[in-house]
Amino acid sequence: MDAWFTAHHAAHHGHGELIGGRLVSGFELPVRADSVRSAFIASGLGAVQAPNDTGLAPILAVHDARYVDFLQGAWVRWAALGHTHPALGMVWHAGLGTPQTEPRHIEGALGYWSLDAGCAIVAGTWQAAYWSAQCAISAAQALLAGAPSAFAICRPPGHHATARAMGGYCYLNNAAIAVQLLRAGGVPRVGVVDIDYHHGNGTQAIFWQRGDVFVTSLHADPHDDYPYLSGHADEVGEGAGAGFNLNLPLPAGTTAPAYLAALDVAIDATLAQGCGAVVVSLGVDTFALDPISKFRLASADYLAIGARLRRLGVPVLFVFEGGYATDEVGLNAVNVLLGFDRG
Ligand code: SP5
Ligand code: ZN
Repeated sequence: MDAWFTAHHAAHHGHGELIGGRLVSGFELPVRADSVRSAFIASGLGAVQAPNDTGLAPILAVHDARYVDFLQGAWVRWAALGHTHPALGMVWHAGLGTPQTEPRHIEGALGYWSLDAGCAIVAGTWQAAYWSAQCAISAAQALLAGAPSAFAICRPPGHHATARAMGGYCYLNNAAIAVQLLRAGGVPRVGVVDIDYHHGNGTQAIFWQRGDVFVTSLHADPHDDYPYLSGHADEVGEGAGAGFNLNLPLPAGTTAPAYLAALDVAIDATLAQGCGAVVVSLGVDTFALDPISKFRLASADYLAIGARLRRLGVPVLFVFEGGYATDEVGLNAVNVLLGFDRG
C-alpha cells in the first residue's frame, strides 16, 4: 500500500480555535501529518508518493465554485484590512437556510462560508487545503488503476466540510472528492466508512440525496459532543439518498468491544449495498489519550479495526482525518493500515 503526502500541509499553521468559550491555540497541528508520514515509512507498508497536480476540476465536482473562490482569496482580503493574525468569522446563518447574498465585507464572508469557529484562515491555508485534496485525488487514481488499497495523508482534514462551508478544521472534503473521482472513474456505487470520533457531517450532507454513495459513520453521540447538530441515528438520507446514510452514535467512554461491534454493523451494511470501492475516513481521535475526545480506544485496538475493515473485500482508500494526541497519532493511524494489510 502506498501513501500520498506533500510538505505543503505545513503552510497551514499558527492559528487558534474557539473551545470552551476561549480562543486557544489549535489542536490541528502540522506535526500530526509529519508523524503519520514517519510512522508509515517506518512500517515498511509501502512508498510515500507526492501527489499529481490535477487542478481544480476534481474539487469543483464536489464544492460550490463561489466557495472555492472565497477560500482562495480570503487571506488576501483579510490582510488588506491590515490584519496579520489569522482570519476567523463571528456570524452564522443559523436557522436561516442558505442566504443568497454573500456579504461584501470579509468578516461577513467568513461567516457566510462557515459552519463554526474551528476554521481560521492563514496565508497558507488554501495552499495546504488544495494539496491535501490532491493527495486524496492521486490516491483515488491509484485505486482506479488497480491498487487494492491506498492511503492519503491529508492535512488539513476534510470530513466536516460541506459543498459550501468550512468547519471543524476542514476546508475541502477530501474523502468526498475521492468518492466523486471513483464514481467518475466507473465505480457504480461507492461506500464511505467514517471512523473519526466526530460525526462526518460534511460528507453526510454532500451525499444526503444520493443513492450511488452509501455513507456510514461511527462517532460520539451528538447530544454530547461536536458537531452537535447532526449525527443522530434517525438521519437516513432523503430522496434518492433515502436509506443510503447510516449513523452509529456511541456514548462517551466507549471501549474496543462496543466500538468493534458497531464497526461490524457498518461493514455489514456497506457489504449489503454492493459497493465497488470504499473510502475510509480515518480519524484516530477515538484514542483514549486524545485531548479533545471521550472514547477510550488503545493503540492495539487500531490493528483490530484494520483487520475488520479487510472484510470489505473491495479496494479501500484510507483518507486521514482527525487525531490530536501528537505522540501516538502516527502509530495509531498506521496500526489501522497494518491490521488491514495483515487481514
Ligand atoms: C477533523 C476533526 O476531527 N475535527 C474535529 C473538530 C472538533 N472541534 C470542536 C472540538 C470541541 C472539543 N470540546 C472538548 C474540549 C475538551 N478540552
Ligand atoms: Zn474528529
